[in-house]
Amino acid sequence: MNKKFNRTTVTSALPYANGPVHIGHLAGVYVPADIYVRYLRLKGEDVLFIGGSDEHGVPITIKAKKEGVTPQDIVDRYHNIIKDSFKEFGISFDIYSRTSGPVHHEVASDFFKKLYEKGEFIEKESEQYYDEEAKQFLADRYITGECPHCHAEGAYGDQCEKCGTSLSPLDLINPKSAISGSKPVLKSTKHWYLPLDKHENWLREWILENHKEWRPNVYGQCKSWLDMGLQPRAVSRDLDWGIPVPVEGAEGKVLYVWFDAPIGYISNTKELLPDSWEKWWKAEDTRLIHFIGKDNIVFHCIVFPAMLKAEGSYILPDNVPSNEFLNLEGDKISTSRNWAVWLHEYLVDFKDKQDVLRYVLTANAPETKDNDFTWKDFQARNNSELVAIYGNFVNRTLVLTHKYFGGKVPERQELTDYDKETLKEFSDIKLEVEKLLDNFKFRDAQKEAMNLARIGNKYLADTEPWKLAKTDMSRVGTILNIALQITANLAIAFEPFLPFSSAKLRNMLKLSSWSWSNLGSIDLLETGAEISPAELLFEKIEDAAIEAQIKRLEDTKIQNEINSYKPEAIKEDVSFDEFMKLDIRVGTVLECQKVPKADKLLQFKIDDGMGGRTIVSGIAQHYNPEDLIGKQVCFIANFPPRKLKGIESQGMILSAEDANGRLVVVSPSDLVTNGVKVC
Ligand code: B3M
Ligand code: ZN
Repeated sequence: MNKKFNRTTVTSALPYANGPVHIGHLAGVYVPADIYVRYLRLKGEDVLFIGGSDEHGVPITIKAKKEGVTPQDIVDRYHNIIKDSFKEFGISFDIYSRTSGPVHHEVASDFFKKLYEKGEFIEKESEQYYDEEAKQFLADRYITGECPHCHAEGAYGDQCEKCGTSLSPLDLINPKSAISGSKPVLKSTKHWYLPLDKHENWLREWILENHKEWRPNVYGQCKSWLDMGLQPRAVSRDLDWGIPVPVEGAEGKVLYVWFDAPIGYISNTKELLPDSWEKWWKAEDTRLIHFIGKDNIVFHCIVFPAMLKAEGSYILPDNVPSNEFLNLEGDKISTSRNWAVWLHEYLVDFKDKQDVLRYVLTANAPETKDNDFTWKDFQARNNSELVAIYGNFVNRTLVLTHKYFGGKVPERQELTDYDKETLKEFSDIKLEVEKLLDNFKFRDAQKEAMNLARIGNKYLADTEPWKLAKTDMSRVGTILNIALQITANLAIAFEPFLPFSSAKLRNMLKLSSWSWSNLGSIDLLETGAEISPAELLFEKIEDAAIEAQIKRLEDTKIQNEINSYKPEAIKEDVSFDEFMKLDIRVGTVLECQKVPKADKLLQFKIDDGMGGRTIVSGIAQHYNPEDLIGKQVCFIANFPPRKLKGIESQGMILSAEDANGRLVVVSPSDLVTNGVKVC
């Protein structure tokens, strides 16, 4: 097990290029991968960080159809948005390419051919739904119908979104093609399958025996797949978007997106290093690590390894650190419901605050279970950790150095026992951070890095150099020298987590070279070296900024309720005579005020054309009283008067109840004479 590795290939899941990326992507995959890669680079290790967009698959074709553009248009748009977002957040890929490019098409096609020629596939005919009007086979997502479990309409061929059950298209009641709306017919079609069952034995041993160190969520998922028994999996589809199946008689068929996408890691490596890519994928002394989200576990731990093994010349992943999901304010992040914090939008509202988001997402990383992102927590972590601990320590150290030593690193005299204790604590933490990072425990590692800043803060608070300045400048010099060395250490320790702040801090300290091995040194800054004026590393985030984000999400919730509104069933019939018994009139609101001690009630004085009347109505939560004055409203005029909170109400004002429960008064669309009836 303790193999000697000389290089590490790190991949991060290729996001589908059918939408922008959000905090869930960042937290689940890209920030942890980036932390790991930056850490290895700082240690001087040979590492390659591969990323790219996944540009095939059915959802992209559906989106293109909806918008009336080509799939290529869709992926061009989102590939660029995604790529920019990653760049802005400092995700330090060595290459970020795409699966619609020529290198990938060739590599994936050759990979398939090799497996085909080696006889690693089985060919099978099966019956699948076909749309005779559109003249095409229908992907699972292109078939809708009634769910056999909850009987909701509009369930998809692969899943009912209402009750969450996984389905197969043949399960749907009254299936319909989402393309033409016609009833699909069953037609026989040929596909190639990877016989996973044939690979089961070695997969079992490789994962269950040899990789017990994988995260429990990953290991557990693999175990349950293996225990259920593996089945052959189709690696081709009847679709017109993707990589054509490179064998004769396969017209109109493309590689299944989950066959070509992981090969994208290889193609992107080849695109970057056309002459030396192979050692990153085939050498025994290369370590391969896949960073992914939990819905991709089976593909990276079972299907892709089986493909690699079947090909024969590749290494297998050494670890697959997969995260669970990040929720947003208690709800599942969802693109279709716009329940997300989009990266490109975050940067508009929180300019230059990439590290704050990186910090918070790591602090709450869903490493072992689903976790929640809340804006209040975001603010608290910024204000009471980044600003109050890390930023505060750095700022005090730099300001004091300028104040007492003209911005030059002061000389260090003999250390006291307390100094030595502080430094010892410091080097213990360094070892701890390393151990945690080596084991993919990013959340705890960052916590320990923050403890380094805590130690610094406490050191200044305990030694109080500002008090000693009157009596013992040489001791002040020693304290600030140590504090400055700790500051330089923080720039290194936080580099994997908060690269922007580390760069800023290094500039302030004029630290020209640094590496992980320097961590723990108290000779990072030379006596007499000049440092720049202190700039704030982090700023406080005010309540108003947080409230604006919360408000935006509340608005999204309301919008979603409206979008998913289904009108209530119509009540039973009434006769015309019954209706005519109701006397509905129009009047103008003359006065309107809140009823004391009643949250919901407004008291109206209405000009009803007949001398006026008072009406009490339960719409106080939906209106400011002033806004209603002067408005014409419709009211039922022949209800018997009744007392509400001691006020006699002579009628009822009519309102429409919106999908989200908001009440809106009903008014004639033009001015009419007060007192006229509504009929
Ligand atoms: N695009 C699925 C996803 O974004 C897929 C990952 C491919 S990794 C090779 O969740
Ligand atoms: Zn259902």
